[in-house]
Amino acid sequence: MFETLSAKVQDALRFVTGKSKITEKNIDDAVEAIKIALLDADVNLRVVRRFVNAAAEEARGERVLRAVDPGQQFIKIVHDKLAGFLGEGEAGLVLRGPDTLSTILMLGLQGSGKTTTAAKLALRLRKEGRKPLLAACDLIRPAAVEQLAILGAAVNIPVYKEDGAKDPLKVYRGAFLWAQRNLIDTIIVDTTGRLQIDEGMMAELEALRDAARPDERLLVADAMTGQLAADIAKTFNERIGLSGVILSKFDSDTRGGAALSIKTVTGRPVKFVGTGEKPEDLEPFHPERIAGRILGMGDVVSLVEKAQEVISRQEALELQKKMAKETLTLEDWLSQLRAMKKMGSLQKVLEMIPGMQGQISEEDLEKEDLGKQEAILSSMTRKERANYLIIGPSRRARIAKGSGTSVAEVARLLKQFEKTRGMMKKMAKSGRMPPQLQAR
Ligand SMILES: Nc1nc2c(ncn2[C@@H]2O[C@H](COP(=O)(O)OP(=O)(O)OP(=O)(O)O)[C@@H](O)[C@H]2O)c(=O)[nH]1
Ligand SMILES: [Mg+2]
Repeated sequence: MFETLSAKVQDALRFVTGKSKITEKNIDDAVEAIKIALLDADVNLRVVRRFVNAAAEEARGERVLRAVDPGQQFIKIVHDKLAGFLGEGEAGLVLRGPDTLSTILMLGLQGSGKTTTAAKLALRLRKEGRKPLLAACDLIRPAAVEQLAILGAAVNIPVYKEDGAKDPLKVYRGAFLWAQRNLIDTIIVDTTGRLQIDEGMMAELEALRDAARPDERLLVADAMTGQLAADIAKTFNERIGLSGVILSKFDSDTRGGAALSIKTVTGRPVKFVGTGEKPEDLEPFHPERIAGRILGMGDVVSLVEKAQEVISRQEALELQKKMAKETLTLEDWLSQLRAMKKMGSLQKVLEMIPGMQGQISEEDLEKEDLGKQEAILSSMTRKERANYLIIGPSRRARIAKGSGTSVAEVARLLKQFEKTRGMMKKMAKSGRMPPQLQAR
């Protein structure tokens, strides 16, 4: 999996590696080559466009780190963007506690791997200490029930089936009652697949969904079908509402388009990948690791991460000097705020602001309207931001008007700033500095 894509992406990066300086042209060349590699890997065109634009834009806007060469920095950007397109971290199953019955609905086209994956999931859940039951609700394909029974027996997981049944809803209800009587905590429902999406199948699945109200609605999609898998996922998501996707046949020599497209096309994460025909061949999907595998440059990525930490530390040190000299201004406040918004992770920024750890919880900050604060600060003049003491009533009124807020809100921000400034001053004096700022 990904070998060809990986080779091509690595080849594309030669436009930027080993150079002491990279130009717009270098970035454009690299981005263009990556674009072609992704299209060859059968990634959805819209996804490719979004990816390359995002990577190129960030590369141009990025501040140059002194500790690494620009090519390495660019690789890190491509890595992070790739990981972002693959998903946000590992997305596991969301099930209810073992004292309440959870249900997983398996969905997918014919031959995508639903039945096999149902058994794989059951095995996995049992290893995690749960008590799963497989429910045979594919009543259309001949021998489907028998296939599930055999798979269940092979891994010693109970299978609920009703011989000669015609109505999947009735079988589901029977499975539910059986599960309650037998201390089962998770029902995995195998369903009928069709050659292509048709009304009959969707109606049947909707009825099952409404009856079972499943905690997980998992589409099993064949990774070999490339970006078609993403289109199928999109349709299922619109009709049934997916909680995630499992890409089967990930072990086959596919080009990777499905994995790279699904999250962006559907907004739903890939939760697992099937890596073979055996019951144990199911693995969680790790966006970071896969991005790393495609780029094949793990050490470069961690090198740049380290360099970025150093930069943050330098910034923090500068800030600390200012605090000690009591020169922290609203200008600094504004740039912190912007950094916060840009980075998206408040925790990360908090770690950079000296003395702030543990002072404000992430929850508190989440409640603050950063956009509003930024509007207020931007409506001040440079002079005002340099010295907040000059901001009297008439200035406050002007700032409120300019930022579309109220005088009370402007006053609150100023008060908050004053408080923080005082707190920081005290910390700087008492020498209670966060560990990353202590002299080394
Ligand atoms: N190599 C490989 N084969 C797989 C994987 N998952 C499923 N298969 C194979 O794909 C074929 C179809 O799998 P099934 O589980 O029967 O698919 P299904 O979606 O239940 O099919 P229908 O019930 O006919 O709709 C079987 O031969 C499986 O062994 C996988 O991750 N890797
Ligand atoms: Mg099946």
